Amino acid sequence: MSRSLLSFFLAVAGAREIVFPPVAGYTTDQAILGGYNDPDISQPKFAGLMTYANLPYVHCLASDGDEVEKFDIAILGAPFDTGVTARPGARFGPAGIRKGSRRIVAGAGWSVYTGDNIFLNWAKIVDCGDAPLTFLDNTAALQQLDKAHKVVSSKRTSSSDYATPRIVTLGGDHTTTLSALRSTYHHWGPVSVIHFDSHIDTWDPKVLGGGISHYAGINHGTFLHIAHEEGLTRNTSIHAGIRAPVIRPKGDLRNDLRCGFTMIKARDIDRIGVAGVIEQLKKRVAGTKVYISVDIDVLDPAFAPATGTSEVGGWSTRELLSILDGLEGLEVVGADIVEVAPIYDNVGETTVLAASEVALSLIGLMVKKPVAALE
Ligand SMILES: [Mn+2]
Repeated sequence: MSRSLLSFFLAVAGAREIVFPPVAGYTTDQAILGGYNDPDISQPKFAGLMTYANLPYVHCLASDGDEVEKFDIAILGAPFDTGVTARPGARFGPAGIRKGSRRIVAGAGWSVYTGDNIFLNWAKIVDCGDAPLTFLDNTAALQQLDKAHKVVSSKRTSSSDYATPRIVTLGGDHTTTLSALRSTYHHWGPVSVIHFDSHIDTWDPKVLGGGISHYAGINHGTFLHIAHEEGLTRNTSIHAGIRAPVIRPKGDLRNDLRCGFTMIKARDIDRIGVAGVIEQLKKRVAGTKVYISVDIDVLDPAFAPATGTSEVGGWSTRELLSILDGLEGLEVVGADIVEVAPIYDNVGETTVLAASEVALSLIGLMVKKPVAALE
C-alpha cells in the first residue's frame, strides 16, 4: 500500500461519524440529553464503579486533617459476618445491596407516592465505601468498625445547624449495629431503637454464645443486650415483625423488657394493619432520638431468601416499605439494613432489590427530618 493511500484511509477513519438517519413518520421522546453533539455523561446509570444508588464516592475514611468533600448523609458498608449463628455470607451484603441499587439514580428519583426526590433535596448524600474489617478476629473487626463510625461521623456537613453527618450502614451481620449505636450515643446520647427483625436480638450473652468466652458472647443475637448494658439505648425501644422462638421459656422475654423493648409481632399486622403498626411505633418512640435497624429477615423468605437466619411467616416488602415511609417526622439519627447474604439470593436478585429500597426509605426519613447535633 502506498503511503498516500494509507494516509487517505486514516483520514477517512478519523472523520467517520455514526449517523442515525431519521425514520419517516416516527419521532421519540427518548432524546439523548444534550443531543448527539453534546451528549450528557453526568448520570452514570449502570456505568462506572458501583456505589449505592450511583451516588458520588467520597473517601470519608480519610485520616483526620485530610480534606474531603462535605456531606450530610453517608452510606457506609460493614462487610462482617463472623458473628452469625446460622448461615454466613453477609460480608458480601454491602456489595450486594449496591448491586441491587444500580437502577436508582438521582435524576430519575421522583417518588410516585409523595412527589418528592430525596436526592435533589437539601442533603448531600454520598457513599463512603466499606470499612475495612478483618475476618479473623471479631474483637479487632468491631474496633475497626467503631473507628470507621467515629471518623465518618466526625466529618463536618456544610450546615452549621445540622453539623454532624448521619450514617446509613449496609451490613454485615447484625453485630455491626453495636458500633453504629456507640457512634450515635457519642453524638446524640441514648436513642430509642426501632428494631425490624424476626428475632429479638436481646439475648443474654450467657444464653446465646453459651458463656464460652467474652468473645463468643458478642454476636448478632446479643448486640442489643450489650447496647443496653453500655447505656446506648433508651427504655423506649420497640421490635417490629418478631416471630422466631426464644431459648428460655420466660427468661428471654423478661430480659427483653429489661433491655427496654416492647414488641409488635409479625402476625399483629393481620389484626392492626400497616397503619396500626406505624401508629404503635411512633407512639413508643415519641419525643426521642431514634435509631432504625432493619434486619432483612423481618421479611418473609419469599421476599428475602438471601439471609442468614430465615424465619417463615414474615412481612412483605410492600408492607415493610409502607411502614418505614410512614415513620416520616421521627428524628432518625442513624439507621442500617443488615443480614443480607447475597450468596443465597435468586437470579432475580429479590433480596438485594428489597434491601436497596429499604436503604432508600431510611435515607428518605433522614432527608425529611434534619437533626441538630447536641453540642
Ligand atoms: Mn437480627
